[in-house]
Amino acid sequence: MRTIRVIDSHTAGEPTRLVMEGGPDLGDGPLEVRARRFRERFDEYRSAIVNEPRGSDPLVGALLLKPNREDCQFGVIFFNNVGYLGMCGHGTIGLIASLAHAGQCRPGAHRIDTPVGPVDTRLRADGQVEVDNVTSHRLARQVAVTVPGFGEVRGDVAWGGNWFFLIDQHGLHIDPDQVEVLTDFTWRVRQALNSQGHPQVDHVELFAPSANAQADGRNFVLCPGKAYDRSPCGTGTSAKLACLAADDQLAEGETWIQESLIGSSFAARYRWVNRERGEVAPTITGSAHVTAEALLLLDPADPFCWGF
Ligand code: PYC
Repeated sequence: MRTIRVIDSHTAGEPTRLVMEGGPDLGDGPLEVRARRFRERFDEYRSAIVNEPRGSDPLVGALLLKPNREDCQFGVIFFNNVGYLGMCGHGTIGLIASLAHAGQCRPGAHRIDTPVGPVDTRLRADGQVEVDNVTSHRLARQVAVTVPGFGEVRGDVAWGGNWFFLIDQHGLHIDPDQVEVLTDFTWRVRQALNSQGHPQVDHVELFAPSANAQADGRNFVLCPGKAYDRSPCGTGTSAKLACLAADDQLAEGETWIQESLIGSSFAARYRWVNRERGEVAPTITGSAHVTAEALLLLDPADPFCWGF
């Protein structure tokens, strides 16, 4: 029987399952090459680790690897119920918290190798984790898309380590009791976008003011496999920062508190990388809690051994 050793955590309510041992052997090379190998040759491991019956739709997997870049301490590939992520903000916070729990990292700076570039993290003495995410930018402003059943919807297309469509004007309430309505709307937006010239967008993000005076706004983020992000989404918040910076709505270094659908939050700020090109370096701060240490058992006699 195969076994996979994992540490589970949640970051602002969003779960991460870190694979410490027993994952697929992806060999050496750049993380983007190893991510391709994972997808092409070992995808059944992704399904076995995060899908039912061992996992659930919102669960993000993180395969811990040796880095390729010499200046990195760890390498990681993130994956979910339907595929692979370029970067994952909540997952990186979960990764550092889990490695600290396992005694593999101490407070201080840790550089992580990912398929979309190196990411600097700092584990603070208070347990908070700061993530300097990959350079983020807005590709297109107020793109119009025709959504069957809803009409014309406008939003920004932006990169924050994954591709997002960010919508401010939607007329919906971002409330936990509206999850089905929000999921239906954002799923239709995504389908329309993908067939109307934006095939790369796989996350849709809605914004509304927050009732919490400490927060600058609340979001709802639909992930590629139709689960919504319980956290404020680190890469989605990075995409938001790129849009705020481009619109002169948030100054370099100023803090933006992004609240999630469930009321958890990340603190975010940026510095300009290239103002003319609208490129920003976002920093996302949040915390994660370890929820389990486990050995996944892959029994060949189990008809659902590789997940469904
Ligand atoms: O925090 O970047 C994030 C993220 C992406 C998908 C789920 N969480």
